[in-house]
Amino acid sequence: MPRIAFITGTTSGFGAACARLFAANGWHLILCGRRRERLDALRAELAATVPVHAFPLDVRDEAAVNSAIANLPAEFAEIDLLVNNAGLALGLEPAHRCDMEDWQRMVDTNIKGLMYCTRAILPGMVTRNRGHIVNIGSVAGTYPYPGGNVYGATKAFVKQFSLNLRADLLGTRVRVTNIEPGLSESEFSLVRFKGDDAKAARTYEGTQPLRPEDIADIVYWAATRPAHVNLNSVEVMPVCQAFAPFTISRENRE
Ligand code: NDP
Ligand code: 8X3
Repeated sequence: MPRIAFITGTTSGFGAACARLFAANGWHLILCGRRRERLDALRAELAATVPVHAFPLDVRDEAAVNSAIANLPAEFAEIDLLVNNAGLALGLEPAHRCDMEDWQRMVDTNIKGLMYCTRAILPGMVTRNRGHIVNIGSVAGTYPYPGGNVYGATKAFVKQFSLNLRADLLGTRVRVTNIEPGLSESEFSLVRFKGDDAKAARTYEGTQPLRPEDIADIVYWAATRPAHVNLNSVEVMPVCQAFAPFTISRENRE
C-alpha cells in the first residue's frame, strides 16, 4: 500500500529535499508552503513520479490549516507521516534590541503553526492506529547562544511538545520523533537576515554545514524504521560545529 506524507514548508531547504527523497521512494505527497510558484514547480517535478497534492498554505492560519486537512482529496486523506518542518528564525539581536514582531512571527509559525497541523492530523492517525509525526526542532532548542532568544525557545517548545505527544500516544501505534539539526545551509539564514545575502553567506563561510539532503536522509530513515521502533529524538551537527564554552564577563563588577 502506498504511504502518504504531509510535509510543511516544501518550497525550499529541508522540506523540498524531504519531498524529493520521499517521492523517489514512492511515497504519495501532500506539500505546502506560502510561495505558490515554487510549489507548482515542485509539483510539476515530482508528479511525474508519484501522486502529489500541493497547495499554498500559511501554517499560522488555523482556519486554513483545518480546512486544508478536512478537504483533502480522498486518495490523500489517510496521512501516514506528518513532517512539521515549516519554520523560521528572524534576527540575531540580543533580547533587549529585538523586534517584537519578529518574536511574534516565530512563535506564530514555529509553535502555533506546528500545533495547528498536529492537532488537525493527529485524530485521524489515532483512529487508524497508524502514523508518525516528525517535528523539525533544532540544537537551538537545547543549547543557548547569544541572539537565539525566542527562536531557541520555540524549538525548546518543539522538543517538549514532542515528548509530551509520546506520553499522550502511549498505547497507540502512532510514533513521534524530534529531529534537531545544527548548522545547515538552506534559505534559513537569508530569512533570518531578511534578504541580506552577504550576511547570510557569512554564516556558512569557511564551514562545511549540513545540507538539506542530510536532514531529509534522517527524516526518511526515522520514518522507515520497523513499526515497533520509535526514535524519540535525533540531534545532528556538522563535524565543523560543537558547543560554546561557558562564557565569563569581566565587565561590570561592583
Ligand atoms: P528554509 O528557509 O530553506 O525553508 C523554510 C520553509 O518553511 C520554506 O519552505 C518556507 O516556505 C516554509 N515556511 C516558513 N514560514 C511558513 C509559514 N508561515 N507557512 C508555511 N510555510 C512556511 O529553511 P530550512 O529548510 O533550513 O528550515 C526548515 C526547518 O528547519 C525550520 O523549522 C527551521 O527552524 C529548522 N532548522 C533549520 C536549521 C538550519 O540551520 N537551516 C537548523 C535546525 C533547524 P514559504 O516561505 O514559501 O512559506
Ligand atoms: C538552526 C540552527 O544554530 O542557527 O536552528 O540556531 S541555529
